[in-house]
Amino acid sequence: MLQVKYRATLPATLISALLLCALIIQTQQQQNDAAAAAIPAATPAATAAKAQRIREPNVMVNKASVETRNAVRRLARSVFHVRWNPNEKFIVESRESPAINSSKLAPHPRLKVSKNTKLTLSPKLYLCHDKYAEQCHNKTASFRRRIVQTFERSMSEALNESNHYYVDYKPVFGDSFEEQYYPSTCLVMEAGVRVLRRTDKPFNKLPFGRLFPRQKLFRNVKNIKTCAIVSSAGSLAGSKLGRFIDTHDIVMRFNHAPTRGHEVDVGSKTTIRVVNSQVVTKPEFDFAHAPIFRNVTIAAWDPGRYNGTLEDWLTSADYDLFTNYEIYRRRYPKSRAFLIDPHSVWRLWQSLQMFAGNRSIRRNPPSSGFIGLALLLPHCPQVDFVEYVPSTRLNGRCHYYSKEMNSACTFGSWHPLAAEKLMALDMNVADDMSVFQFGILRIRRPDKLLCGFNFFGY
Ligand code: NCC
Repeated sequence: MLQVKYRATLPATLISALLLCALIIQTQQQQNDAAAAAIPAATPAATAAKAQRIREPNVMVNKASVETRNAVRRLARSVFHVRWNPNEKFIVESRESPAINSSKLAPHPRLKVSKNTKLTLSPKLYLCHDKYAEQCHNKTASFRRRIVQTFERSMSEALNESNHYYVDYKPVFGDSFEEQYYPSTCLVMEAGVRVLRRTDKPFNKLPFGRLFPRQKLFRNVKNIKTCAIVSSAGSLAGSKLGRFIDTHDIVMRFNHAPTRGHEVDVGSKTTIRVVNSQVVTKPEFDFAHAPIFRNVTIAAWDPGRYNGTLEDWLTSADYDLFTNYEIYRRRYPKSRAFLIDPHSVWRLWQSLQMFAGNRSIRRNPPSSGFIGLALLLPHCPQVDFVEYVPSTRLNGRCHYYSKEMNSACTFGSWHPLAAEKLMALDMNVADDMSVFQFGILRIRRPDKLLCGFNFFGY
């Protein structure tokens, strides 16, 4: 299913030529830019009910148990090519509370205790605001180096991770010119992260598929000009970015990250929430009833197995999100609550692995943040990702809405988060001041011409 079948038939020289053209177009575009799981222990009852879901719609299973994950091996390799965009300038300028206090949740199933739970740098030393001052420019450049180094280190940490999802990805070209220089934005677009539709097989034949909304993911797509993605990072605390965030046409948030009480820093507008299957399933989040999940578009995801079919997924999701999804959809039939196609989540993982070249990334799904970016980019010409790549506000806190200190939330220990953020930096068109002092990364949807041809072949 997820075999990489593209390119093998194209002669390498032709691909090189196409990519060279793409590079030239991209360079011109940049110059023109004015501004810039845990494994739930399946009980026999749950397993039987899951199997039944394929046949009938009313399955009432509501179980989720937690096991901590182990972690994996990895070897370092190639140097990341992170572009600096000196031409870019910084462009400035709900009412909910968290369903639970996440700091009380321990241990983290998808966030193993890593060596890097403590911050090893002092971001305040690099803080400055005068972009015309040479000293500030130097500080920002040094901070950038430190952050990139930290991501690199996180990527190459020798981990003894299990391959829980049976990822058997084999790179096609490895270190080739094509793999290294094909624009990252195109790789993300071509992953085709999408929500499942009623017409998708096998859901077109299953009663469960009738639960999927008929509506599209976003209304009036043609009018969408700018989008903000608000990471849940602790460094948003005290950012005062709320007004800036609310100026965007679409505002994406994650899981149960609240706005109430944090409006000044994170804004109050929420258009869409990307939620992982833990949040849909665990009783403490009360997905089917909590006000935080009402009157917003929901895109829920669960990775399933790397090579699993959608039928397999229905019976072997990491967390059984289907039951609560069904309850939610029956309770709110007009809601826009979607399930993300798990195949597309793994295609995004492949894009990330392609970006990383011969250097292996963690064989776990990308974070909700990266999935959200890939889901949004095809619908939005310009995406501002807030405090995803950490700025000098970095404070070691996991979330802006909790006091938990854990820099693994920022630099990664289970998701391939460090690779995601290096790839996001590679896609960024904003200048270093915007990213590292103001916390705003800007990603533009690539032109179809830039991407040239469909790399994945779908
Ligand atoms: O923490 P989480 O992520 O909900 O954060 C949402 C997204 O914001 C970005 N982020 C967050 C914190 C931080 N310091 N830096 C960041 O860049 C990431 O892109 C992240 O995806 C998730 O991805 O769904 C995740 O969800 C939590 C958890 O399930 C929910 O918060 C509910 O409690 C996971 N934590 C645990 O499983 C304990 C986390 O690993 C991933």
